[in-house]
Amino acid sequence: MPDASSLPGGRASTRLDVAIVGGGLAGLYAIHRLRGMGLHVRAFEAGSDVGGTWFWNRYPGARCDVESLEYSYAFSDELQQEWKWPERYGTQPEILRYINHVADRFDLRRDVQLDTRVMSAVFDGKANAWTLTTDKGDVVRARFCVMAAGNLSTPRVPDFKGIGDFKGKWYHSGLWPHDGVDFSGLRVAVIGTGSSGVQMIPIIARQAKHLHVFQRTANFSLPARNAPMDPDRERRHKADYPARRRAAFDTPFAIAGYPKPTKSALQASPEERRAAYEAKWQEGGSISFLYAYTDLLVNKEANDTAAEFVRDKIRGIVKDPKTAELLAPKDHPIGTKRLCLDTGYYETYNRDNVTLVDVRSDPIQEITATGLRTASGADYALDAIVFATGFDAMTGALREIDIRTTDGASLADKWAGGPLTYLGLMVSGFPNMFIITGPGSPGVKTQMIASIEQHTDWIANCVAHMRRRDLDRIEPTPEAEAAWVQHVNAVADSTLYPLANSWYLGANIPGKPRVFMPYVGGFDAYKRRCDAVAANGYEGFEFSRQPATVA
Ligand code: N01
Repeated sequence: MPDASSLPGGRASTRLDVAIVGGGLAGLYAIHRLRGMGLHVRAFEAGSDVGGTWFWNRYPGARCDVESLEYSYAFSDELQQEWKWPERYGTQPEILRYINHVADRFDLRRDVQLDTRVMSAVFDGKANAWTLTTDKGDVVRARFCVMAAGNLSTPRVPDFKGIGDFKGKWYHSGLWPHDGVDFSGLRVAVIGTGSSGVQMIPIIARQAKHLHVFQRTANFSLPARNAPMDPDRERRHKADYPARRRAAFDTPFAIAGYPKPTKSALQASPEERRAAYEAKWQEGGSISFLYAYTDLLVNKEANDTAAEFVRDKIRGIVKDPKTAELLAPKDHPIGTKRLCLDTGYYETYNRDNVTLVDVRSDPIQEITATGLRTASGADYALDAIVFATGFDAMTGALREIDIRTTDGASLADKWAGGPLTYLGLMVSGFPNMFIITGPGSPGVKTQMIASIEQHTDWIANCVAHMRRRDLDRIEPTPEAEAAWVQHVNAVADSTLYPLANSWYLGANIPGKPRVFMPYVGGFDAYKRRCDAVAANGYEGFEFSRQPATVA
């Protein structure tokens, strides 16, 4: 059992095999998987309950954009057979209910310490162990540290002048009040038109007296076509669940069931293309749309055909031509920023109580006591402001933890020019620290839970390998890490992704290094690579054992 002893000052010192940072989907599966190997584990979670992203993001309309039968754990067939998803796409409350069910069903809660934020993590190179400290005064020693802290878990409110003077209420999508917000009769602003903004805007518009949407960059959005779960579809899916999950390993997005495209968009006639895009538009969903042709994400001319199809749809839906033109994205290829899925988003701009404000041409200058002022001097009177302004993505959560080694290295310094990892799983110079779906991993470009399970299983097998050989230290070689980073960049550069100012590139955070962070070579290629690395004796990693053990 973990050993808890007292330190001077009354702080508890705990010894673990694995300290896990985060109690969301990744942290919970890590507990289950690693505890199942007989390891002593504990997860530290800043929130007052489990769930991570789905615990925090409670804004109106929050819903997953991956279908519910896919966006769920695969590790237990009983679980996936028994759980009933009521709709095609899971709502935030439904997904949180599912996560809580999993936590109870697999008795995971006893190894989650809630309301506890990890503040620092220091690797002791003599003992080959991490020491973590928390904001509650805990000191935790662990052989391994698993960072399951999320990619979109550090909400960001832009540094607008005057925000402290605002007399109304303001909210961020990722820090939503648990008892909800009633916007009835209020003059509301939503700033930001990414996935969060696009989901909440139609709902807030129905409540508010007036809604101003402050848009800096128009985003492409496709209809989700959410609907109650079709019982036949559910039955067919469940009859085939394990095979579908296995088949997902051989797809770029970790989701099976989308026929692989066979030709370039430029090989199809304009009529054929239009019919194909129309069929995908009617079907709903983003992956299927981007998978219509082989080259939508790699060839600008091919991409233009899909982008223009969606722009035409927007022009067809939005009645005011000026608003429609502002909503029609023209500054990035479709799919190079996260493609949004919506329910009635563009239609919302036909309402009399909704106004779109272009803050690209007239930026927000300050928040005032009574609202918001743009650079041109236009004043907007507001009772509430909603920031749907995103997150310090992919590196933000780790940047908030002071991660160091006793040799004097700091992760913040190492990543000052952009994150460096081997396989997205480990960082050279920071032994025994695993990252789940971090930079350099395909996680955020896939069905996230599939990536979480794949990463965690790989980590668990690696730890088992070390135990069999009585090894207590692993880290990637600098050469393997450099080669992986180069490969991640080369793959990104062979696509259209770098053409967009997205959070994939850190572009939404002023001053953040402009480095493309996810691996976009596909989940299939990534998994094959991880499997080959393990099969080749963990190629690119160095193992060792030191006489000193965790003291
Ligand atoms: O954040 P975002 P998000 N002045 O960064 C704007 C996942 N997710 O929370 O593009 C004015 O995408 C910013 O403008 P610009 C999903 O992976 C999934 O919406 O930087 N505007 C942009 O419009 C998603 O991609 C789901 O010019 C400012 C917006 O704020 C990721 O989370 C649901 C500004 C931020 O968009 C993040 O989505 C929700 C400023 N100073 C989220 N600063 C589903 O599964 C920023 N903006 C459906």
